[in-house]
Amino acid sequence: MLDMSGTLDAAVAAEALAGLGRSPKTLPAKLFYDAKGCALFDAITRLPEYYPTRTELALLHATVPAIARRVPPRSVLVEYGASSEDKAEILLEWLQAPAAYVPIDVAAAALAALRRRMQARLPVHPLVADFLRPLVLPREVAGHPVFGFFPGSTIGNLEPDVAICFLQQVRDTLGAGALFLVGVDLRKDPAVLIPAYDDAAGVTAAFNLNLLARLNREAGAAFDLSSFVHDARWNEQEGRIEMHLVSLRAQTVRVAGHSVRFEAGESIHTENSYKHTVGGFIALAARAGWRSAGLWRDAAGLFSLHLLTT
Ligand code: AVJ
Repeated sequence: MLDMSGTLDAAVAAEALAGLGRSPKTLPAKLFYDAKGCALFDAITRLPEYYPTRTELALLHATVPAIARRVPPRSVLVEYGASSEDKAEILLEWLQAPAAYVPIDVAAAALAALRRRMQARLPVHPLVADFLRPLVLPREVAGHPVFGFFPGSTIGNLEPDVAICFLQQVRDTLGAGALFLVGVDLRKDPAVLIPAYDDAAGVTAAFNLNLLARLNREAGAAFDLSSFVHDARWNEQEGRIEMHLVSLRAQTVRVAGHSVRFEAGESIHTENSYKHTVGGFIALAARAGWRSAGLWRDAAGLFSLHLLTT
């Protein structure tokens, strides 16, 4: 995703510093995913408390025959945020003669490895790009029906207005008549949500604190990791889980040549994870020009797969 080899990309470092200068303080969520952060996220997906990954996978396995029946033969599968092919493989197994796979991600190395693994099976045309920016499909896939895929409830990381903007851009990229399958985590009891983002083993806390460790490693920062604690909060008003790092004491921290002042109890807001209702997500998608063409949920109503069409 970013340069994993030592020094933070200057633009990302500037973004981090700007966030720490704001009130309330923030850090960009894309900072999470260095090599250490990716390994920690992987561990999160296997935690007993973190239901989204396993629930989405089980739902996908259970519903893929029904989903695949809705997708025209010779379609191109376009996946947003595809650092691995595990979820796409479930779809590719059932799609009728898929014409090509277009994984989109900022992680060039991961996409190159993915292409090497998959190219014997079908043509793979990776797009190394930030999917929040407007993009154009590779010309090799022109003329085929298009089936977009955005799993993982990554959409939950986006503020509603950014999500609408993103969904509009996807509509422009995929074109009229396209299908788009989106994995969306659902609103539920905070007693289930909070532990999913504050697990007993402390893996999510380590994932969150890795932001500061990373700034220490890669941006010349001097955070004392023992004086910040992980905090997961349910914001009922906004319908989102928020992750924060709370300063246990008043302190001044040097970051890339600047001094950042913290009051005791002051937090850095590091991530939002919106939990949509089914109706709320369909309304959001409608504002971006999509209509609902299918909806699947697990029996407990934890997670949803939305099939959208233009
Ligand atoms: C990868 C964005 C879907 O919001 O659940 C997991 C990231 N953060 N635990 C999520 C995450 C803390 C995850 N997403």
